[in-house]
Amino acid sequence: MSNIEQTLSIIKPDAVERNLENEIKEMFKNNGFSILKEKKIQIEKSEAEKFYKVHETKPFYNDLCEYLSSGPIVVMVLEKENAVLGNRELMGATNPKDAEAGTIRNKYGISIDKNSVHGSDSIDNANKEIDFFFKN
Ligand code: IDP
Ligand code: MG
Repeated sequence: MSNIEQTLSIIKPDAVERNLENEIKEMFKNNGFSILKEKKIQIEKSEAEKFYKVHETKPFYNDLCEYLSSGPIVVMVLEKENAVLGNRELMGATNPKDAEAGTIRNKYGISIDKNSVHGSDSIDNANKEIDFFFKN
């Protein structure tokens, strides 16, 4: 049975700054993802704080929100069969040092905080995150 899902992807400031937007989008397309929606924006720190609210108790929360709002990002809705897990696999581990060869974070990530991409971690969060950026 088919299980088409949508997930939210963000190309983070470190990758946009290095002009990796097109290369990363090619990786999504080459792995069967359709990019249904996309926009390049810069968000306020207060919006980053809302987006990353699940991490508000973590020691890195403030730096993370500063960082996500520090420059342009590209937010996208990706679609494919089992897109949520598929995108997590294509991204690789949170720390680029642990990310498998061929994953986006292995290829492009600089460090655990500058790891080039965000991807939703569950269907529920995918729906919430898509609404966060694309609900009118
Ligand atoms: P994920 O992006 O792989 O889902 P999460 O645990 O949800 O990873 O963390 C969100 C983001 O917070 C990560 O992508 C990374 O940029 C940052 N982060 C996670 N853990 C650390 C840490 O230990 N130090 C600094 N930044 C971190
Ligand atoms: Mg996460």
